[in-house]
Amino acid sequence: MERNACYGTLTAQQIEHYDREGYLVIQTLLTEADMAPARAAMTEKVNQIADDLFRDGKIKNKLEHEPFPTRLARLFDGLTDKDFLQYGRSWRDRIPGYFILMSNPKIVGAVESLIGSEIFANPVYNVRPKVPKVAAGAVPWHQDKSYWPDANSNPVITVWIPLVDATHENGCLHVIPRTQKKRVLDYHRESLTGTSYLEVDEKYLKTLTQNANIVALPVPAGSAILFNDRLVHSSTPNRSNHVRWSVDLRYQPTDQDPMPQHGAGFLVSSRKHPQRVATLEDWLAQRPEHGPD
Ligand SMILES: O=C(O)CCC(=O)C(=O)O
Repeated sequence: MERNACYGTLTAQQIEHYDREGYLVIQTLLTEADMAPARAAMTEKVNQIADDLFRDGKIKNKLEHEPFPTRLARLFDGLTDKDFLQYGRSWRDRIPGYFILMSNPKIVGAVESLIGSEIFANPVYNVRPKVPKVAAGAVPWHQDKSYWPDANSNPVITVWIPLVDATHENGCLHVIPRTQKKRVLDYHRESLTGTSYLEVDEKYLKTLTQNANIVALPVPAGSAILFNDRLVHSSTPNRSNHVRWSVDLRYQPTDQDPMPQHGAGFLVSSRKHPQRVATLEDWLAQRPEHGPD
């Protein structure tokens, strides 16, 4: 990994905060126009779900005129967790709007300050519709690295972006600063939500969460929270009446394990080999030549 002071958009103070605390909040990094393609992709998926539910006789109205933050919640109002979870707790569809977001120069520029100019978009990206009353919306304390303990892929940086304001009420992200300096802690699969999230073992949680170590991160839509894949974090249940829409995108230097067992990532930015950076068509076709060197 080559950090170069000339590259990237973060200030020295922001980089220092990320290195020390393991995370960084960039308030309203993205404009409405930056978010529009991802919202359109989410809307496309919600349309498909509404069609499915309607065809299966589970709903009588597809609620086409319901606003983006509430439509998916209203569609599942009279249904169960199980109905919702058949679509997965998070989504990883190849819809152009997600590629446009992942390639957004404001996001890539911030990441460049942390890992240098040769940037690979990790295959693990999630679109999270955190729907009220669905238990799987609340994510237990974990380190992302537990999901890829054997991959030679440190640092993987998560860029977490809410598409609606993330609040205490709708279940914003919570972090425990400086835990990125720890090894991967023992973990297990939780059994409460029906989705088997990985969770840090109880024996560590008491110490980690005492002394008001926990930082809640309510942020406006379009903000970015960048964090290290060893940082312990979680999110709380959605007690609002709308969906807490967010994405978690991941980036790493090109000299790391591309983690193909998780899907196809892509070369998102390169000053050395700009001609190899993936286009939308490459991404849609999952072309392997846009992997790391
Ligand atoms: O979005 C959330 O609620 C949790 C996100 C998370 O755990 C992650 O991005 O690793």
